[in-house]
Amino acid sequence: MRITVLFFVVCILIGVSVVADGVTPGGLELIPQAVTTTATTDCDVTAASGNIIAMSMEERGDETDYNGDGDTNDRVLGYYDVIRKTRVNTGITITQSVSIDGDIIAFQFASSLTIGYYSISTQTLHDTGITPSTFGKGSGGNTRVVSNGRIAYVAARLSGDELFIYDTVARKSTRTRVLGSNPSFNGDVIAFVSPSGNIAYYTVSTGKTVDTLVSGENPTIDKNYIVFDTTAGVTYYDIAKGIAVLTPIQGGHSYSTASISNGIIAAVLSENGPLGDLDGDGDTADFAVLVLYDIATGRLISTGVVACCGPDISNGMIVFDTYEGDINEDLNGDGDTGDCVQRYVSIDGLAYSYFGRSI
Ligand SMILES: [Ca+2]
Ligand SMILES: [Ca+2]
Ligand SMILES: [Ca+2]
Ligand SMILES: [Ca+2]
Repeated sequence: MRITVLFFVVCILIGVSVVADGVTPGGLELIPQAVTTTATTDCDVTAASGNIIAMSMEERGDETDYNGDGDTNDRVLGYYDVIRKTRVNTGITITQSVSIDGDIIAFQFASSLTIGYYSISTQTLHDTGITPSTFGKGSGGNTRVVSNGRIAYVAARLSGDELFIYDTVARKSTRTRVLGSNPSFNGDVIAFVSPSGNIAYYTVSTGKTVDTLVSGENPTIDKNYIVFDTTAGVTYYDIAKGIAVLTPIQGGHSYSTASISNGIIAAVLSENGPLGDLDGDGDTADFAVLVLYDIATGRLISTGVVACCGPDISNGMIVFDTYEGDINEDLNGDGDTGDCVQRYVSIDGLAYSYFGRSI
């Protein structure tokens, strides 16, 4: 308890110093509009790597039988190339959660609930035969459980849920003997939630676990930073410095978790919060808007794009869902405005000076 109080005192002190410097949160700015992939994911998990977006396509929303079994009740693995503007339907029936890193997309088969993975370059499929107790981050989260051909997952043991690592090259699993949940894998490190509810991280090569002593949920790790939710708002942990910092991204909503890549945090923020109008249309009635926070500069940037869930950021690409009804547009072209449609914004190659329009 004392540690939690100390954490928020530290956050408040940091917040005061940032405002005194005039860095944030006064400079909300807009970046280019989103592009749709024309597939619905029903406000669920999507993930990006390089130029590829992996998604769990929802047949019901698109009114399309993607796996050819005669109904429209399934979720099917697809991926979208943002350079070629092409979408591939693998025909593989999966659950809601996907994760991608490089050539490998990991998922759960809908029938067996075992973990499977798909190689984009060889278009081959493998069933690990492993049934995890949970996989990915579940509804509304972003996923980052694949890293360099390894997949982090949680399986039940007598002592509780334990972290495991599956190697897609050796095709075998390794126990970590670390209890935890909600893993996120990047490079050599897995961030997770400890049994006591703290954000922690495990370094694979050394077998060492560090408890940050900060209570939180839904961690996502990228290099030196772990971003996660606390009751106060989106927070990041700086591994090198060993400190947690509360960002100005506060007042989000329960369907969204934050993501991070190269020191840029992406999150979905409600206009109900202290920053008010985020898409520049003059009202505070929009459900939620995609925002970016740059840790290095302390700048908070609004994309101006209405989103409902996600997002996942990977280098210069941010993927998320937009509910058609929130913007009154038929994004997937099926004649209704009742779908959650996968979209993305690319900020790759854009200098920060480009984001010049204040709202
Ligand atoms: Ca529809
Ligand atoms: Ca079907
Ligand atoms: Ca607005
Ligand atoms: Ca529609």
